Amino acid sequence: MLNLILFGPPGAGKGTQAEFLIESFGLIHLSTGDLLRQEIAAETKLGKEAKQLMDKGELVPDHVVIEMIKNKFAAHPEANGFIFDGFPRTVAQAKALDVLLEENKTPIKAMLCLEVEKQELIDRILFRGKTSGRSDDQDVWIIEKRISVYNKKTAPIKEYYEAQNKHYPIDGMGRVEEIASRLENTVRSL
Ligand code: B4P
Repeated sequence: MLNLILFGPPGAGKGTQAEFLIESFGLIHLSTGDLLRQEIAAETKLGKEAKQLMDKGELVPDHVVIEMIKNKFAAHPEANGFIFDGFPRTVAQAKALDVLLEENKTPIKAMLCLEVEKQELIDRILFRGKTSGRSDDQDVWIIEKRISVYNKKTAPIKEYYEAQNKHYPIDGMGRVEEIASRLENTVRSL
C-alpha cells in the first residue's frame, strides 16, 4: 500500500494536487476539509458545530476528524493506498493516524509538504472565494487566522515526520502542472 500525506498551509494546493496523485497512483482520497463540508451541506449536528469553527478559521476538535478518518479508512479495504489531504493537522491527529495505520500494518510512506509564500496563499484563497461559496475563503482576516493556526498548531507536525525520515518539502510555487510533476517525481523516487 502507498499511503501519502499531502501537507501544507491553507491554499498551498493540497486539494488541487491530490487529484493528480490519485490519477497517477490509484489512491483513495481522504480530505477532512471535504468530509466536513459534506457534513455542513447535509446540515448534520456535526456539520453545524464544525461550520462555526471553520468560519472563524479555527480547527475542528481532534476527536471529530479522527473518527471521520477511521470510518472512511475502514470503508475501503480494497484500496491500493490512501492520500491524506488536510489531515493530520495536529500532533495528536498524527499520532492517532499512526496508531490506525499500525493496526492495519500499512504505514505512511511520505509526508509531502507544499511550501508556498504567504501572500500567494492569500491571493489564491481570495481568488477561489469569488466562486467557491466558502465563507472561510471570503475574508482576509479569516484567511490570516487560518494561516496563523497552521503555523502554531499544524506546522510542528513537520518535526514529527522528520524524526521518522518521512518529511519531503516540495516547492509549491509555480504552475499547477509543474508542481504536480515535482510531487510525482518525489513519489516515484521513494
Ligand atoms: P481544507 O479543506 O483542508 O482547506 P484548505 O486548507 O483551504 O486547502 P484546500 O485543499 O481546499 O485548497 P488548495 O490548497 O488545494 O480545510 C478547511 C477547514 O476545515 C480548516 O480551516 C479547518 O477549519 C477544517 N479542517 C479540515 N481538516 C481538519 C483537521 N484535520 N483538523 C481540524 N480541522 C480541520 O487550493 C487553494 C486554491 O489555490 C484553489 O482555488 C486552487 O485552485 C488554487 N491553486 C492551487 N494550486 C495553485 C497554483 N499552483 N497556482 C495558482 N493557484 C493554485
